[in-house]
Amino acid sequence: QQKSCLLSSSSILDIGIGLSAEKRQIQELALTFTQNEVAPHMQKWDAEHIFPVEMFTKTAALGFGAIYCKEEHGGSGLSRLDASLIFEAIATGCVTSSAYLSIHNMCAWMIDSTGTEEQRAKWLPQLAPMSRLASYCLTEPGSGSDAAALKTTAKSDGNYYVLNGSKAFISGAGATDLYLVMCRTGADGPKGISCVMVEKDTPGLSFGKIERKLGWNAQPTREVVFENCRVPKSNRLGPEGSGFGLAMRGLNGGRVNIASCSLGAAHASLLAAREYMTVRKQFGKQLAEFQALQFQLAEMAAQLVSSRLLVRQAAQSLDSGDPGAPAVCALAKLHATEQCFDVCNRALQLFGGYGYLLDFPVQQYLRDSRVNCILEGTNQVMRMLVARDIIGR
Ligand code: FAD
Ligand code: 2MC
Repeated sequence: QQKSCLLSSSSILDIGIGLSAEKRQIQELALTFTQNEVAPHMQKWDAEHIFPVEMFTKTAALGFGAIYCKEEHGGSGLSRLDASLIFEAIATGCVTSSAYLSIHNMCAWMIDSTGTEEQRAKWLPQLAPMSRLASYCLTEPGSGSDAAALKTTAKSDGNYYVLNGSKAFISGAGATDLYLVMCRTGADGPKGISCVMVEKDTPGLSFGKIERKLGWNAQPTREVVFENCRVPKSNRLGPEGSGFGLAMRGLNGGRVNIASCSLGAAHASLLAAREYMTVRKQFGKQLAEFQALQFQLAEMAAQLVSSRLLVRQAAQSLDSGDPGAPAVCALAKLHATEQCFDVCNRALQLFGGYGYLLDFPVQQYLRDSRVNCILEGTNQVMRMLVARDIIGR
């Protein structure tokens, strides 16, 4: 296997900046895998809308299917920082696939951290090898940012819940096997919400059309519909009424992971622009000789590296159980997704007209990382969380 060319000779752009030798090894494993199994296919997966299930099984063989789950039932027992390094590395080769992988990992962690022994023993041995895939279902057509206003109901009927309602924008929907559904088992507001696992073949569960999107074409996004869908109460994760808190705890890690995907997009785009600037000549000189463009590179590096350090800090705040972690994760997501999108956009500009052509990959990094400012909580919601932490409310 060829070693990854994404390990840069520049110390500023060293993707492993500040990491221990052990962490660098994990990172190099993920980068090498990406170079061989992910990056060569990213344009095809995008153009042909392929959800690369086989690639996911291969990542799982490296331990990337349940990265921060305990080892007891097949998890890898690694840290949030390790997970961030892995998602960043895989995103250098395909942002969309890495992002789905991160959602699957978030679901696996929700089961591992909250499930009963029976639930963990049933699901983790299937989710860790990615022989079965998971989706996270919070958003509804009428409730996105105001997630606690969700209306999908789960009415008690003996040992079952009967689910009615619909979820919007669900990543992987229709192609995945297990749906972690936030639904209302009690009164209005966050305390009336529970998290229930629904298996794909359950009668009463169906899917909307595949949404047409600007990016993230290598994974399906669909509505998930429940019509008198009967689910055993034993599929509930945690006590009744605890689902909103669980959904939010899952998203703290999710936000770090999505921000990590943006790092990968910006890293790959910046290296591509640097390379192009040494090849392309105008006015009898390499682009790299124009100081205005050199300054662009320096500014892009500042955006990328500050984002990288903040994302790693947020991952470590989760690892250390810091009570302030939710706000730090929100800050990292806000900063990294916006700065890294701008890095991709500047890289595209440095390619001139060629940057706009589908044959060159920078436009795909740009399209695939744009949505990271919207999902897993919009960056307005991230500003809300950061401001609440600053003001103390
Ligand atoms: P709205 O909440 O309607 O917001 C519209 C605009 O108003 C936004 O700019 C928002 O920031 C702003 N806004 C809203 N309230 C405020 C306020 N109080 N102050 C300031 N500004 C505000 N969801 C899932 O549950 N699971 C998934 O797997 C999933 N995958 C997704 C995949 C894709 C490709 C996309 C596009 C979305 C996905 N989502 C998923 C949904 C995503 O999380 C929501 O789109 C997002 O949370 C925003 O909700 P909304 O679209 O309803 O926007
Ligand atoms: N971590 C831990 N707990 C949290 C939390 C977080 N990040 N955010 C909220 N909570 C808790 C909060 O502490 C409170 O608990 P308690 O009552 O015990 O004190 C409870 O949840 C309710 O929170 P709020 O009182 O802050 O509720 P409010 O309705 O005012 O705001 C808000 C909640 C806006 C922060 C939440 O609705 C939110 O995060 N919205 C964005 C929705 C979102 O992120 N969707 C992503 C969907 S998934 C996706 O896009 C994918 C691609 C997978």
